[in-house]
Amino acid sequence: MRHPLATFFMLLSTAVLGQYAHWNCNGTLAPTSVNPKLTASSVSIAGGVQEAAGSNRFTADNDGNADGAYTLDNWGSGTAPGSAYLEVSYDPLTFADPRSNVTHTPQQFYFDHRRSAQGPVGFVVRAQAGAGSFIDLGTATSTENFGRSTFNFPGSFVNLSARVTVRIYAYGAVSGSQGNMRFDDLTITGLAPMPVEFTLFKASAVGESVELLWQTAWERNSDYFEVQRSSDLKEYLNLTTVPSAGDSQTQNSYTFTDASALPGVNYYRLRQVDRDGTWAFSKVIMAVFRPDAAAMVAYPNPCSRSNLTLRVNNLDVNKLVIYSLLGAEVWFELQPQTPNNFVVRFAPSQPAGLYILAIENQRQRLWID
Ligand SMILES: [Ca+2]
Ligand SMILES: [Ca+2]
Repeated sequence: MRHPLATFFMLLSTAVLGQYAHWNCNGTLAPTSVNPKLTASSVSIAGGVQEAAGSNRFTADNDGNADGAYTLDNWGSGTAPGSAYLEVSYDPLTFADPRSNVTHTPQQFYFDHRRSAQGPVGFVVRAQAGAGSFIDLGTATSTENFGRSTFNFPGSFVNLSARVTVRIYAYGAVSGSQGNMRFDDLTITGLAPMPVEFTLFKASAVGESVELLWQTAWERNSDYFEVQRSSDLKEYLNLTTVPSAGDSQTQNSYTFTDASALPGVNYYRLRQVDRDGTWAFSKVIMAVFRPDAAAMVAYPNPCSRSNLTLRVNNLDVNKLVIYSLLGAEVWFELQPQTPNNFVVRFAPSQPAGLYILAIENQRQRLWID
């Protein structure tokens, strides 16, 4: 006995800006802070540029680290970008089931830089999504003091599922090829990648409440779900918090019963929160709850003589009759739990078999084990 149910899916996603990858260059080229849904490369170089020799390879940065900046020589003397570059990249997690792959939307790339007196005086930053063409993000000049340059990724870099690569081409050494440039705090930021993949999220109006069910295909670094309800898609009320599996490569199922559903349309969404505080909303689903409709639901079915739960809506439970297929009335006891929720107990001697449960014009077949 289910109330008329409607489930709609609406696209409504919100995300927060977070750090995708960071290279602090403090004596290492390895990434030091990476989103758990992404993996970042080491810094690499190509096109003839060389690491500064010996202890000059890592030199002082602007953050107080004696070996905190990465120094590259031999940028060439051309007045336009050549083939020499520094490169960083990151990859999203991928899974056998492509529905589970992480999607990402990079927003900015920035880094600190400082050049020698000999240059290089300028640089261009280029970015590539997957195997696409490199796109110029912009140019900037470098000075003999540390400065930070920030570049925005193009609007086409949205909901990507492939690697993103960024290259810095410095040029314009003023004296042969001896100019060097220090790099520090290379950083890529972006919108929070969806931390779990929802394979199912549905709401069913049953009796006087709404049952929510959701499943995830995998989870990474997940902390908890906040179940939120709205009647107007504007104001949302937090109903409960449900702990999540955390790190899981297998399917997990979650349920929540909203016993205070509002008459009419109820909208639900999940706010999925990660351990690092980043979060994202699920899609919004809808359940139509009609408290004026007569309904009953008895479960589990089959039941035992002491575990049957009966939920009624707009029915007089005092009119409950349970009878055998031969029409003989069955003795039972009703224990109210809430105004609409009862536990039904049968006599221990009640034979197993099929029975009919009836209130007014509602009927349900019930198997007692
Ligand atoms: Ca710095
Ligand atoms: Ca540093």
